[in-house]
Amino acid sequence: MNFYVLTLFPEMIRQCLSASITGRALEKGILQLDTVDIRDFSENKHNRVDDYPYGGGAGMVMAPGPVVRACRSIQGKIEIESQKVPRVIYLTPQGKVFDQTMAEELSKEENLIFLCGHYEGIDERALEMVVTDNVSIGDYVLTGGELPSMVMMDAISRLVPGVLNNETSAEFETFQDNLLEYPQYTRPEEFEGKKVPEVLLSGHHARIEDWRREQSLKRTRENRPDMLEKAALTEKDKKFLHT
Ligand code: 6GU
Repeated sequence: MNFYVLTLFPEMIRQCLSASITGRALEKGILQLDTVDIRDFSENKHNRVDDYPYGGGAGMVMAPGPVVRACRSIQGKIEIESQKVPRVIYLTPQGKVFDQTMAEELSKEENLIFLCGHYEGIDERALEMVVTDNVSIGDYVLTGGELPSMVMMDAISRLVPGVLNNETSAEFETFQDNLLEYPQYTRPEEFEGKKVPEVLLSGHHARIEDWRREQSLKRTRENRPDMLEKAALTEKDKKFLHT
């Protein structure tokens, strides 16, 4: 999987993805990251990339020229090797909300281009010319698209074969069956007076499985009742929830 990020803050992206699991995948070559500084495509003598909005109003708008040129520089590089036109994802609170289903779909792409805006956004004509997908990561407003792009790359990366090892395999994760995960414990058996639930020490696998399922159901009901409506519930699950 090749990630390309168009941004005014390339070092922010590099630093973040070079740590931990994504960092190892980059070293192994399973992932590839190319950051492009949009400012390098300014033709202004002061390297300015923003300007006042037509029609007035607060803040500045990113001019179309540098954005379109930066994007084309990447598309040109990719199209030499791949026959498929890469998707260009614009991070914006006005986009479709990112979720696990979208992460799974995007993890099948060979190349992904992320376009990070700043200030009050990017000139609409540039967006019309280069963007294929508008994506938001949730209902709150951030200062720019960098963090959202990193959230997306992290979620997508762990679905790319070879990025996770077998023990942390993406098959066994939150949202399996549309339920939240059960709580986990490790040694010591007692920590500052708090004990590990007895059932987990019992060695009784069927009882452990039932307990974990009940914990998942309780958590989902408490924190995400909306998910419970879509969950694949057994008769036993329903009986538990009704008691
Ligand atoms: Cl993608 N961008 C910004 N600026 N804020 C956001 C967002 C994106 N998603 C949620 N809030």
